[in-house]
Amino acid sequence: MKIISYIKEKAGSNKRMLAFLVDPDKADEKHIESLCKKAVQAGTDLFFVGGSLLTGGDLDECIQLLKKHSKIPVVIFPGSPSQISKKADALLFLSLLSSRNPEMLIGQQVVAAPYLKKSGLEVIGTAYLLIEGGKQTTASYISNSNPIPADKADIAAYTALAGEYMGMNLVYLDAGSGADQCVSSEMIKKVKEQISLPLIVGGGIDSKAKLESAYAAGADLVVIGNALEKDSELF
Ligand code: 1GP
Repeated sequence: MKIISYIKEKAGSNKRMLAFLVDPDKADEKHIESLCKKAVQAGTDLFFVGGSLLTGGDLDECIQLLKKHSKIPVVIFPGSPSQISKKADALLFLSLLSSRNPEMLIGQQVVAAPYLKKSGLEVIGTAYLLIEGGKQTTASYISNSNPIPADKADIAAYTALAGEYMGMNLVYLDAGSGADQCVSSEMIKKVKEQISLPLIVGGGIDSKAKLESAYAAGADLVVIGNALEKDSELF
């Protein structure tokens, strides 16, 4: 089954989904093995792999290890066109719609397109919105773009709707990895009201309360990255 069909089916029947974000820079086998155990216990639907800045980690190897230790599908969440691997199941083809930086809106995507075609990967067009999360994140710095202000839910909602009208398949609201404040319930609700696409939410979700309120506000799929390293209460 295609990943997008899986996500649409679950979102359509109001089933909550969870994704673990794995950093290829931390891909030693012991670590990946324990992440896989945690993921299976937590009923994780997907692994997301990638990052705004990789510092030597091997994407192929990371995906191979995830595949060796679990059956959970692996989706690339790329920070740049160099993050493509045939070993994954799919790739989120992100356009950073919160930015006004043409490189992040379409430039990098053109560079990646021929490699994606060759890879045979399932490519999932995704409206990607960075939301201000209390401090500057690697994603906003590296993408040279301003995130949408945290209290401007309407801007987020109509940016997401514009992404839907452009034919994208998913909307991803991201406060950025390690954000001090995750995307507010008010913003999640407003975005959800405007779109009919499945909604992904991530960034700074590090407690059960934040996870629950993201789902309650309308997130279909929540992404957890940093908290995987520390908090066990969450799962
Ligand atoms: C970032 O949404 C992800 O792109 C996850 O963020 O690492 O803060 O959980 P965290």
